[in-house]
Amino acid sequence: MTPLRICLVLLLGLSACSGATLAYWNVEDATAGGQADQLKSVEGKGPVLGAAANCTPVVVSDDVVKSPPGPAGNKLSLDFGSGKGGLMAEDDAALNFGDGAAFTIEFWIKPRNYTASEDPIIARVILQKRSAAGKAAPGYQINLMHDGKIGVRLEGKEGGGKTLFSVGSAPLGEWTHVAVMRTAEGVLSIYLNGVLDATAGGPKFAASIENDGGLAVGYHRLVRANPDFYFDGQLDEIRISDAALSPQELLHK
Ligand SMILES: [Ca+2]
Repeated sequence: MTPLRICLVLLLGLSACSGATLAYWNVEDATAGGQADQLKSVEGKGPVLGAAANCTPVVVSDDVVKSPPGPAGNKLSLDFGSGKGGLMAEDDAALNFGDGAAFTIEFWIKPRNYTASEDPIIARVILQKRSAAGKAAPGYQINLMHDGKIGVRLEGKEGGGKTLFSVGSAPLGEWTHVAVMRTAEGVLSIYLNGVLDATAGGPKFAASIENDGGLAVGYHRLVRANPDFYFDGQLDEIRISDAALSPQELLHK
């Protein structure tokens, strides 16, 4: 169903309107073998994703998810290497989510290592947008755990946070599509390869996670000194939408 048809259905009171893309870095405007920097979001719908201060360059790779599954014409991905690679976009208010605001964050991931971290909880940070100010540091953070599971941390603007863990894992050396979404009812879910894997509700998952931080990809912007948090592997097709998408709308298809 096209977005137009879905919206028409909404007018009839029968269904929800499909969401809009807030940012989508498909890396296809880069050069294979080159440095990933100044990556534009598709159709200019989000901030530029560039090199992060005090991080090593991220390389553009021609190792990608072939279609199908995955986006048609996909040719390039990001390789964070085994060093301290990181990318960052400046704070963009469109990438914040208020009380009960629905969203979907999705990406393809191919981890190379998640076992070396000495941190007892988090192995690697995949994506993070959190305020640096205050102890609670409101915002959202998607982690790769020691066993390859995905951990989604939502830190409420009014204090208090909670993490939802996936049941399944993202295997080493394989491409896995991950989608994290929150409905307007405040239910948070993790989809792996387009299949619902974990879900949870409650006030802490529904809370406002508005923040003034930049979007960090592949590293922990708030504790940059800990090299164990740097993501080791590949990422591609990072897209953020302003609605809880249906499985059919995810970039897994
Ligand atoms: Ca790509």
